[in-house]
Amino acid sequence: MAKINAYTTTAPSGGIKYQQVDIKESPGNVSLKPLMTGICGTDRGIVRGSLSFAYDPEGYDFLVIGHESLCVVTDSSSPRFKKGDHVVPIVRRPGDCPNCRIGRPDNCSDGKKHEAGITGLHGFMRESFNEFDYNLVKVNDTDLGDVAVLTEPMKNVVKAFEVFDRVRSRFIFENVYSTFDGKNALIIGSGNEAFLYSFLAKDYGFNTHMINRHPIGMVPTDLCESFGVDFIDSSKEPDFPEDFKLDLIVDTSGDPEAIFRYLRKMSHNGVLILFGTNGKAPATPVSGEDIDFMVERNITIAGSVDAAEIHYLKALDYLSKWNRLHGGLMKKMITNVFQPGEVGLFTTKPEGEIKSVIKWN
Ligand code: DN4
Ligand code: BGC
Ligand code: ZN
Repeated sequence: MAKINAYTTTAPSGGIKYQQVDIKESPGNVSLKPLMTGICGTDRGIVRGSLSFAYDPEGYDFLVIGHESLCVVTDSSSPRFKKGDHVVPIVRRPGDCPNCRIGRPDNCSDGKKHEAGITGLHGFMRESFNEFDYNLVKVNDTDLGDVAVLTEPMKNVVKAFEVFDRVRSRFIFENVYSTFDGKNALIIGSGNEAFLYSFLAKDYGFNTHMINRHPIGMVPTDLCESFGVDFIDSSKEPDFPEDFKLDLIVDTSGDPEAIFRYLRKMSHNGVLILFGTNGKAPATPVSGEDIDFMVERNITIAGSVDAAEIHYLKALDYLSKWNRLHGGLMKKMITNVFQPGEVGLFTTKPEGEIKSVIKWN
């Protein structure tokens, strides 16, 4: 057992504390210290007690939270990593189902996988921990710096676009020039995942719109301008003209009302990716006409969760590319930096936040 300072919650009921805890030394051939840990909608959902799928590790009545981390290697007996390397730990750990066995625990088929900081495995918001080398992805691009903390949320986006690519191969989705030019993507929400989705949708060539019910701050606006993403504040502007059609919707809100409102703008062969989770969002009516609308247009609704090692690697490539193309702007994605011990950020989203992080010393 080791005594260590950590952020803990009790899953699934919620709450958050920074405290010294007694936990079994984590197994692994690489010792790590976090440099930065990010906080996302999932962490806040766990702390609020609104994610029923979260649970404490066996033998504990608490869970060390945190699944987004950029770490430095402090010791290693693995040939793959040396002291000083920067690494990102993988969140999901395989169970025994066929998908888990082929290295795709993100597509786990019996739910018996574990997720660090979420489901049955202590997470990364603690002073130090060990990991096996096969659970680590190395950050080779030293220019990335702190931006590498976005690898974990970005890997989800890469995986979701893989899902989109599979689905769109059902038909010719592209235009007559085999590009996505002229196609419209809508990203619902304006949190950090929504930004990363918008950037990748732009990269694909979509006319990309991001929507929320309130304005976004100056830094988020600069990012939208630099990437060419059109932000819509639906409290002030009409969403879309009558004849406007959407080809791809990615929802990061988990709000059924918003999802079905925009689904009614879908064009033929449209694809809706469900990504946001909010078990406490109110129900919304869906009519028979809505069902007819979806059937008659071949609309696909696909859920997408987590990602595999390959997506972490591709995520790092995208972050490096955007970091080069947009100068120092990617660094501005990290809008709020906190010290270990601060807990308010888990319950109150800071104004203008894209990504809040805890910087460990
Ligand atoms: P976040 O920052 O809480 O993002 C959610 C966004 O949705 C916020 O900007 C919300 O606005 C916005 N929103 C809520 N309701 C509406 C609405 N009716 N219309 C428009 N926008 C709305 O969280 P995140 O960006 O870190 O993650 C996004 C979601 O994905 C969370 O629910 C996570 O639990 C989930 N997630 C899933 C996976 C996965 O499937 C991975 C990571 C995250 P406001 O809060 O600014 O008002 O693997
Ligand atoms: C993590 C995923 C995880 C998901 C669970 C997300 O915040 O990035 O790796 O599978 O939460 O809903
Ligand atoms: Zn997350």
